[in-house]
Amino acid sequence: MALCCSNDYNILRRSPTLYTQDSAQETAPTQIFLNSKLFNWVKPCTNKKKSLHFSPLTHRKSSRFQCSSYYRSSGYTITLRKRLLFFAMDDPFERSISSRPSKKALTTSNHLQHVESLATLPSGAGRISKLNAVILGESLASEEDDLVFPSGDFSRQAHVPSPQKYLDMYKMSIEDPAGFWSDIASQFYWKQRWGQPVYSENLDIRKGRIKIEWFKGGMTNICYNCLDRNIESGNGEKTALFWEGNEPGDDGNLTYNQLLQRVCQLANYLKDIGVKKGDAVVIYLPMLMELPIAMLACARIGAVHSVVFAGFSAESLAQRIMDCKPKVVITCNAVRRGSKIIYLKDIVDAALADSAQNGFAVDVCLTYENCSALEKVKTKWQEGRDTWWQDVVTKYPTTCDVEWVDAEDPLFLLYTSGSTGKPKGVLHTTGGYMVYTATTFKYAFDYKPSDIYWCTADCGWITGHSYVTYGPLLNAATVVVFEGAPNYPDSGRCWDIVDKYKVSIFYTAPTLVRSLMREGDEYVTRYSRKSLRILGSVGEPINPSAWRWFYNLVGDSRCPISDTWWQTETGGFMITPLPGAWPQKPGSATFPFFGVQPVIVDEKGVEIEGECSGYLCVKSSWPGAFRTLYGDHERYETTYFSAFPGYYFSGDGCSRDKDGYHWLTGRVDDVINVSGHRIGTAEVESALVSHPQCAEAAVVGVEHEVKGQGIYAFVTLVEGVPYSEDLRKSLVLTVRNQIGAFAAPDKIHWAPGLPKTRSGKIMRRILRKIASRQLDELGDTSTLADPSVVDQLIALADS
Ligand code: 6R9
Repeated sequence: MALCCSNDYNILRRSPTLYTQDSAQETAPTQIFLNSKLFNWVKPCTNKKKSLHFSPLTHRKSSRFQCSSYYRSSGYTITLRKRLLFFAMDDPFERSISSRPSKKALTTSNHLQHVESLATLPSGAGRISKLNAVILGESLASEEDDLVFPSGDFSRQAHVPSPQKYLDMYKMSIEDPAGFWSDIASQFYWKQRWGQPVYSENLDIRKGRIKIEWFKGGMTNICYNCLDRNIESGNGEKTALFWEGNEPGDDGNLTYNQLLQRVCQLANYLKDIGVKKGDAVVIYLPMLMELPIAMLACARIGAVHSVVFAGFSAESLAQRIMDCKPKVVITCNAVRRGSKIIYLKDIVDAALADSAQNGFAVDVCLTYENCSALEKVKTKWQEGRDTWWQDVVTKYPTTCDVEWVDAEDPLFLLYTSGSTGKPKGVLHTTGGYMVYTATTFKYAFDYKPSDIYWCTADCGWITGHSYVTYGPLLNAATVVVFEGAPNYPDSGRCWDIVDKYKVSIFYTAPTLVRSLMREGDEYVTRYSRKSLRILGSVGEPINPSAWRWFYNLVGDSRCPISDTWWQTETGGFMITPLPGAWPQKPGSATFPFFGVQPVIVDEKGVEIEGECSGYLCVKSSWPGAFRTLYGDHERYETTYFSAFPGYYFSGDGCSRDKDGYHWLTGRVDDVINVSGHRIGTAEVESALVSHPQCAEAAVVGVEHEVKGQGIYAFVTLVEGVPYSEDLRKSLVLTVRNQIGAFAAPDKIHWAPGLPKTRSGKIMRRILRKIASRQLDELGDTSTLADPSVVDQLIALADS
């Protein structure tokens, strides 16, 4: 049975043919839903194959996939989803009836049932509820033929054209990591080659301090490798950055030569004001070209940048400033995002005042004038501390010597949320990160020098570090940097940009896919998108219907999707499709990248083989791994290496199907993933309880159609304070002000009390069930100090 490749079969453009054994076509439905599209039943086919034809009618708003059940209820026996995606070439009729695989009951193993009570796991870790994971209410594919193949043409030109080639390379990377990574590292410029051993590690807390080192003794510079090295090899006049402003028509670009000059000017300025190797620099900028410029300038002089996403509030920024104590903060006066103006400098002013009050004063605030958003004269200013970028930086020479640093010298700090209210300063070093981001970029996106690459992530997150800035530039790629919002001026903006710059690799997040999907197909089909050849997804599991919409509509069933699983901590992709090698399963991140050994363990830390579900850990180090949490190595060890000694614990649940495909099932700790952004429940709770009328708060994640997860807060008010709409708004505002708008709770649920054990621990499991209205699955509530609390909460659920 040959399956035709997806290229030959585009369900959205042609009328797909559905084969069925049932001859009673008069009972057939007149319409079916497929991949969020409504299809019209056109006519029964009279040929021997007994086909039904469907044609697209209109789009549907909901992202749920319903066609299987609809169809079954109409008396047909086959699964449309599979038939339509995997059009069988020879005898589909026979196959559709007789060989439908029985869906194996994938049950949770018993020993995962009581995980919540285990003290060794991070607080909040719960049992992984279903092996055959559900993403946004959609069951994932795991049946044998739910595979999407790359076309033959695509595979032939790919760096890794076949499963066999992948296996050969993977085997090499595991059997001889030192040799495998040394060969790749040799392609970069090293002022001095690394020593022996190539790497040294201890990931086993029982054997002492956790340590990861790669290429130690090697002297290099990542900025040099991103810019000077590429210029020397003839890419000086190649476009490094295309910049697309918030307003269509507002744009710019820099060649590699020009980018180097800009970086050198800023590097010289930073040196001049006393920034030295090892000093921290906080960058609080929107997606202007100055953001990657600032990162590269720090790297050039060995300073450690800490980019703070410019959606964080003044308090969050102050917290980060006080933790890493930068010599300088780099920002801009304001930015336009969509139709809004955000006054960034005001936020920085408040953060710097807060930090100064708490004992740490920043000497210099370098401010870029973003005149499309706000004029200089209208910007609030503190003489002596604040300096306009355009006034000083442009006066410096356009060349700047490189500070050669050890491979293990720090490159950057990036704060990320954890299980407590205090964010963790994830620290990455230079050499391993450089080699790893460059290599993962090249293979996972099958990068070729002619590609135009656009990643919609902001440099304030790890994706913007590894796959807007370093990974692509290390490959001499042309990168699109977009300042604006994907729905401004309308929901077609992304595809407008794709056509404008002839983007060939488009990397984004499922939340964006889902939000655009709701707006209708016309915003997509209005544009050609013919330059696209690869799509990418990151940040959270991509639910199968969003995957299919992305694949079928945006990519015209032509572009493989690299669903890349990784984390701030991992530096680069860990589990990812190599687009020319493997058939894909919608919703699965597929297989490990070279050098990565993912293992799934049970609650006792025992590796589970084969088809299974459990906690996702990694055995052995990889070059891009983070080396510590800034200033808190102990927290690094307890958070990531203590729950399952011998492994790095990711905090994610994962299933592996019988074909070895990995299915990420979401966080198992107290971290919520909202639109791909990690937010600690403790952070939101501490913001809520800072409100004078809030006595206690408990926050859980709840399924959200667009954001993946939404924030659901149970709030107990101070005695005597009545519930009111104004108070609800004021609580939400408190969170916006303390963390940022992206962390605002979607729902405030009034709670006269919270379900607690006798020892005072909040039973989040029960709160999660109430939040998702799974009231018949509350489980045993008898161990609660006061079981009647549960009834009170249910009674107040929709008030
Ligand atoms: C890169 C990034 C990490 C968490 C991670 C996981 C989730 C990221 C995913 C994914 C399923 C994917 N996650 N990519 N889950 N499939 N392709 O997002 O880093 O912000 O640190 O978040 O995001 O839960 O643990 P970060």
